[in-house]
This record gives sequence, C-alpha cells and structure tokens, in this order.
Amino acid sequence: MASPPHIAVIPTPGMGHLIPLGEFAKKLHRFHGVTTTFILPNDGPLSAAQSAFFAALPAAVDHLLLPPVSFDDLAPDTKIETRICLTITRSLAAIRSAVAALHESKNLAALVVDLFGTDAFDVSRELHIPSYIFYPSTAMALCMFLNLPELDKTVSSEYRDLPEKIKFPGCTPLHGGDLFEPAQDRTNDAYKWAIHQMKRYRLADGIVLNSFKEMEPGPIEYLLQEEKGKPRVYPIGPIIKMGPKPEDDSSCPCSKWLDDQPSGSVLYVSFGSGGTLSRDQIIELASGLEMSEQRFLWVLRLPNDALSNATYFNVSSKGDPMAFLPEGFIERTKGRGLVVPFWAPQAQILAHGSTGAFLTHCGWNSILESITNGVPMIAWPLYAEQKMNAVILHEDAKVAIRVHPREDGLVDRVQITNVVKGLMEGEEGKGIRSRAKDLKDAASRTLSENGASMKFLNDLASKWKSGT
Ligand code: UPG
Repeated sequence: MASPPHIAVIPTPGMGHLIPLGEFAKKLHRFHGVTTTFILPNDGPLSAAQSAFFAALPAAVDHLLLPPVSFDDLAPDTKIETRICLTITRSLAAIRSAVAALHESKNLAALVVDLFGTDAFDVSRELHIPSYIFYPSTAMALCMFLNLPELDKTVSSEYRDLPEKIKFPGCTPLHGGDLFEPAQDRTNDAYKWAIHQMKRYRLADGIVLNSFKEMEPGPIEYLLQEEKGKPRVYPIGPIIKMGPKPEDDSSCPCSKWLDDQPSGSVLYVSFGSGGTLSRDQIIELASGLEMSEQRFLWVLRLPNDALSNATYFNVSSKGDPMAFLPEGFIERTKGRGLVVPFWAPQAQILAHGSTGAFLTHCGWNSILESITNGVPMIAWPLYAEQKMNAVILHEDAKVAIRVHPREDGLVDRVQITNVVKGLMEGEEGKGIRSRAKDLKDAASRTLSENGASMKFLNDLASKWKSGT
C-alpha cells in the first residue's frame, strides 16, 4: 500500500498565521494520515509563543528552522507586510534546498504557503510539486486578493479617497478606508508587495480557506464559481485552536477566576497576538470598562503610541503593563475585573461558560474562536484586514457592535461604556447574541462528518493522495 502523502508548509511569521496552519496539519493527519513538515523562514530566534507552539505539535507534524535572514538594512518604520514578504524572498535559496531534500526523501504531495508566501512557488514549480495557499483570513479578503490587481490598474487615487464604495464580487461594498491596511497608502512598499502577492495567487493549484459558507455566504459562493484563471478554493473552516484543558494550564489565573463568575457575565477583552493601544487609549478603555459596571477579563499589553501592531513578531517585552492603568483601577474593579499581562489562554477563555462577550481587534482566528463558542463581539479593528472583518461581523453576520474612533483616533470612555452595556444588557445585545448562537450551530454542522467543510477537506486530501 502507498504511504500516506507528506506535505511541506511554509508559514510566515506571526502567531495568527501559525496557529491555524498547525491545526490544519493536525486535522489532515487525524482524518487522512497526511504528515507535514513546517519549513520556517525567520529573522532570528523563535519567540516564546512560537517555541511553545512547535513543541506542542504531534510527531506527524515536524518542523525545521531555516537560517535567519537579516533585516539590518530596513528602515525602522518598514511595515509588517513588507517584512513578512522579505522573510520569504531572502530565504528562497534555503527554501529551495530544504524543499528539494524533502521531496527527494518523501515525494511531496504539495507545497503549502500562507497568504504572503507565494514567492516560494518559484521552488515548487521548478520541482513540479503542486502549489497551494492556505488563506488564514476571510473569504471577503480573498475576493479582494483575487480582484485588487485589476482595480489597481484603473484607480489612480488612494482608495480611501474614492467617493463610491468598492464592490468585490460576492461581497458587501466597502469604504476604501475599510480596505486592508497596506491598501491605505499605495506609495508604500507594503502595498507593492501585497499586489505582487495577489498577482501570483492565480499560479496556485488550489487555495485552502479558513472560513465557511454560513459565515460568509456571498463571498464563498463567488469563490466556488469556476472562472478561468481562478484557482479552486477549499473552504474548510472554521479551523480554530483547541484550548488546553483547564488542568493543563496552571500558569494563568483566568480559568479559576472565570469559574467564580456567573454564567455569561464576563466581557473578554483582547487585541490578538499583535495588537497594541496608546497610553491614552488604555486609560479610556479602563475608564469605559469601569463605568460600564460589567465584569471583564482584559489581556493588557504595554502601550505603544505609534503602532497598533507593536507586538506582532513578539508578544512579551520588558516592562509592566499594569503601570499604565489609571491610578486605583485594579482596586476599584477588584472582584469583577481581572487584568492579565501580555498573553492569556484565549481558546479556553472563550469556551468558558462565564464568558458572555468578546471585545476583539477582529483578527480572524479570534472571530472564529468566538463564533465557534457562540460568543457575540464588540468589533474594535486595529490594522491588517481587521476593518474588513468588522464589516463582516457588524453589517453581514450582525454578530457584533462596532466601535468608531473619534477624529483623533481615540475611542472614548463614554462610547466604550455604551457599547459594553449595549451588548451585555441591552436589546441590541439580545439579537446579536442569538445570531452568534445560530452561527455556532452552523459551524458545528459544517465540521461534522457530512458537513460541507469536512467534504472540502476530504476532496483536498483525496487529490493529494491520488497525486493529481
Ligand atoms: N491568542 C491567545 N492569547 C492571547 C492573544 C492571542 O491565545 O493573549 C491567540 C488567539 O486565541 C488566536 C491567535 O492568538 O488564536 C490570534 O489570532 P488573531 O485573532 O487572528 O489575531 P492576530 O494574531 O492579530 O492575526 C493576524 C492578523 C489578523 C488576521 C489573522 C489571520 O493580525 O488581522 O485576521 O492574522 O490572517
């Protein structure tokens, strides 16, 4: 009997990309015996979160670290998308030797890259290995990726200055200002890199998408239509991180604290792996949470007044975030509020019965983790494609209230109080909560044995098993 297929996965840095790729690899093995090697381009030692991630992978999912690339020549304000793309292009020679060696020994069924990794297709095409993209974000963002290069040719201004909304096939029209962040400054290298990646999407033999039809009906319908030059899309989501069992995680007081709170009473507040707030914004958020008189569990980072994604490449940094809270805040909210520095076991928190809502930066993994648990959201997008995700949550799926920053960029304490109370206690909150529960049921159906996402995963694995 032929041995099960082996695939190589080339992730780009960032926990929001690694986590779903890891779960995808585990699922492929559990259901189809497919084994995986992660080949890791990087610009230095792994972060603690990355090391823990790789250490926890099963034996069927191996990894190898490439020599680090240097970014010494980059300007300090180089955007993360540019850094991510350069991590791949500067590693191409090492990727080529690693993939060739693996292919020699394991006869690779596919090379899978993530959303900004298509330069590695040079290697897979040279070695005649099928080329796939794992798209860790939304169907809406994928529609944009497949169609923005055309718009790029016809629009000369900044997209945010267009008077009309932009309509990608299958999607709710978007304000130019809500497009993903690299498209907000077309003169920046990050935009040029993004367009470069998007043009190469059509080289893929298939795109694996972490979404599902009930969550994004319009965009997924468009993506599934056959169209010349559009790769086949496999919507296999929601793929989410499975939380450790409470007894496995003694490092965080969250579980024990949540056990003592009433059912559905706690607002979980977190801005993903990379999100950071300014000093002033931390004060406003703390004041709004206090004024709302609701229970909350807040994962707090050190402030950054210049960047909203300051911890994207490494979460922990020196310093005490608690020092930036308003004076006396911890004492005044004692009993009904818990502030956790840097990182918390999010999957576990969202699965806990005491968690009633989630104030999120709208990272797609966070959204899927929330939906899978039927937890309604407050959408507070910060960077990347998060404003587009907020449109999906607020306008399409109607499972979130969206905050709107003032002209000076701050979301003030009064608005925070209102949205928190509105979601936890108000009439609007009831409808949102009920739709979140409906999506939870839909997510569970699509992942069941005969569900649509499971069928797409089976199709993909069959293709790899048959070597087509
Ligand atoms: N997480 C924790 N504990 C924390 C913070 C985060 O476990 O304290 C986990 C969380 O459960 C999730 C992941 O880290 O699994 C974070 O992923 P996500 O919510 O998607 O946020 P980012 O890390 O910001 O994700 C990047 C982009 C985001 C995009 C996503 C997928 O910033 O905009 O949607 O990648 O492409």
